[in-house]
Amino acid sequence: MEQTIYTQLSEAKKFGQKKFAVLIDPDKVRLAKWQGVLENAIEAGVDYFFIGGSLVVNDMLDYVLKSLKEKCHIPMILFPGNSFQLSYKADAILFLSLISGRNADLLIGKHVITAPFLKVSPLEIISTGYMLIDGGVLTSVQYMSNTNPIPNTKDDIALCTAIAGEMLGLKMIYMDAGSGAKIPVPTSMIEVVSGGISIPLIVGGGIKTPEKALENVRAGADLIVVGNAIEKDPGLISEMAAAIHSYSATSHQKV
Ligand code: 1GP
Repeated sequence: MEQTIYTQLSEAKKFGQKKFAVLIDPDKVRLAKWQGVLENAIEAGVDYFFIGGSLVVNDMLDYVLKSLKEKCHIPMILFPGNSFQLSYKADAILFLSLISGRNADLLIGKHVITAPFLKVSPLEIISTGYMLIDGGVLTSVQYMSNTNPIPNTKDDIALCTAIAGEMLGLKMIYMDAGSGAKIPVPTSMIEVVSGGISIPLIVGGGIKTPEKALENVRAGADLIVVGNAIEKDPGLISEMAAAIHSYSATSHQKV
């Protein structure tokens, strides 16, 4: 039987293999750089594409998914900023509940509306507890979701939120400082949260260097997501992938 994306992620976590996802915001796809991103991702062995953004201004979602599928077999996971960012052309969707916030619509409301569409879709649905962490700047997610992020000094609040998410049956936790964050999720918070849950932990937002990516996987992140830095310099993809995968290859110990 073919492994689902979630099974792959859980297995990888069990064996200490760290994964790397490149975030593609369909609204920000610049055709000139697009080819470079794709080629570098294939060459570097990127594990997943996350596809999503806070808005859909241009109608590029299907184009992006179609051209990715034509060129490679890297799984495409929707990371939707809203209910318009749904497409059967992807492989899976993060069914996100914004558990760091208290906006009922983003905890359950939108899910009720999209449930019938998703129920009959071929997409693999991966329920994910999404935790917005203060990234030192007002991010699009914070503004659009009308929620407060968890203060980045409050490891205990982050931990309890993640534990509650796991207890509610969510399959993954995504700690995000938000796209373009000035301050990425602190290492201490990643350590504390990863030590308190047994489901895969995704970390993203403001990760600009391979060193930071490696620091995060050492701290316990299972999957690193990078968007902005790669949009600026697609050449970073190979260095990021090498750093993240080097952890898997050389050490299964936290340092
Ligand atoms: C945002 O975690 C992602 O949701 C990626 O953030 O664009 O800052 O890398 P960046």
